[in-house]
Amino acid sequence: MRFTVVTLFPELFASPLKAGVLGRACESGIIQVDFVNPRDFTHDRHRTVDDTPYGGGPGMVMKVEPLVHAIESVGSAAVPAAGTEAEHGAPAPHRMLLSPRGRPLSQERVRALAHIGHLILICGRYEGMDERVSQLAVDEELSVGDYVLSGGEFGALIVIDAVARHVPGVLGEATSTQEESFAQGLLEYPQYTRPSEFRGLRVPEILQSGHHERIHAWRHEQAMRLTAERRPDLMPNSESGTLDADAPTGSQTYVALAHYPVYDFEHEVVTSSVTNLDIHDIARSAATYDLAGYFVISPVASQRDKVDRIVAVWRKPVKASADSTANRKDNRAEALSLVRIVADIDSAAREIYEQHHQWPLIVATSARPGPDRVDFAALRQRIAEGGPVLLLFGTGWGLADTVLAQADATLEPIAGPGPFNHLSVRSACAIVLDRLFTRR
Ligand code: 21W
Repeated sequence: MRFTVVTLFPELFASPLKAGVLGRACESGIIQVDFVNPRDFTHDRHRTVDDTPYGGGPGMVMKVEPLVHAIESVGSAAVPAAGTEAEHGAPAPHRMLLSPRGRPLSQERVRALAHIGHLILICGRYEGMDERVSQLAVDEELSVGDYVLSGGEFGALIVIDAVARHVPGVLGEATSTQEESFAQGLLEYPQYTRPSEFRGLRVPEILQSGHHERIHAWRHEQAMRLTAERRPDLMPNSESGTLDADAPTGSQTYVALAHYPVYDFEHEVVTSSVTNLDIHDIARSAATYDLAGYFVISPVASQRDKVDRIVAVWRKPVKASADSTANRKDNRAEALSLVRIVADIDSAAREIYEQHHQWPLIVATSARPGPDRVDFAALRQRIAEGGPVLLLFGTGWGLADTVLAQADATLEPIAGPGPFNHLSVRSACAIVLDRLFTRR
């Protein structure tokens, strides 16, 4: 396998490639590392490789011409060595830019890279490089972690070291890359060697027992314990993890739209009027996310009658027909069948209790930040654990503080990237449901 490093500082690579596993692999020719210096592709007296950034800003930027010419000078022929492909028809090398804004390197990517015969590793210095380098001469951008380095060279060494281990013959027979911790997705179990006691610390008895099955089980248990403690993101079935966590289902979640007690624009507690749009749109959101029901809450009898009439119109059975109005009525009827009309929040809670024989967790929503807000992740977790949940939304200028105080929890506000924070209740409800009930 061949690596070509494009760098202003090839001397940084000297000793890492001389010692240990890499040293032996280079010595034997199983891997070859060669260097191209962009400075050798400059034509001015000062051999200039950097310049000030267009648009201003701190520091210097690497110039495009020396870099692109350096990368393009790399031939695709493998340096002659046992087991490498012939000069003719060798596939084009894969050009990788080491960069803090690249995709993070993973063991999975390392394994795949080991199957590519020739990698070009391009290292930046200064504040970065001209964007056209990556447009013209780079196939992939790679980072080695979320911290700031002074250049790509140590990243390139990390790639060479990690990838070389997967090239046949680099590791001895005894060491298998399959056995390694990340191959199993867990942190490594603790290891010991002689003496069996040091400064009062004894090697666990089980490791000296000769019971291979029990030793294997103990090691697995230790690996799980360490992983849960230090890297919960790696745990199988972890909610916080990047592992596909299934979205919770809405089958025990209800939304409620309260028209009292809510604030008006002068922060007075009032009763607002029900609107056709709120009834229809939230019903459709509730149906889309498979919720158990939608309560429209108003203490005013004539307002409740109005909701009843709206729902009744759309619920009227329609004659089977190819008519598009009839079709539209069909799916609206389905959404509106979720609507229940009640006088107050307690009545909504009681209906849920009667349905599930369990009181719902009442979660208020508010556009205002405040102490003790639960975040979306926590509420998803709680919903996934089971039990009915009632999500309360307020009309007007939002639910009165007395409602927030009586609820079991208040959800964190929806934040966009800027300071504007005035969603309609219909939009807020749709966004909340999407954040709660789709795969993250
Ligand atoms: C550090 C380059 C910071 C650029 C606006 C635009 C390679 C690296 C590197 C470096 C900046 C890797 C700026 C993890 C790393 C690397 C040097 C930011 C400021 N402002 N993996 N750009 N971390 N680092 N420049 O730093 O080349 S792989």
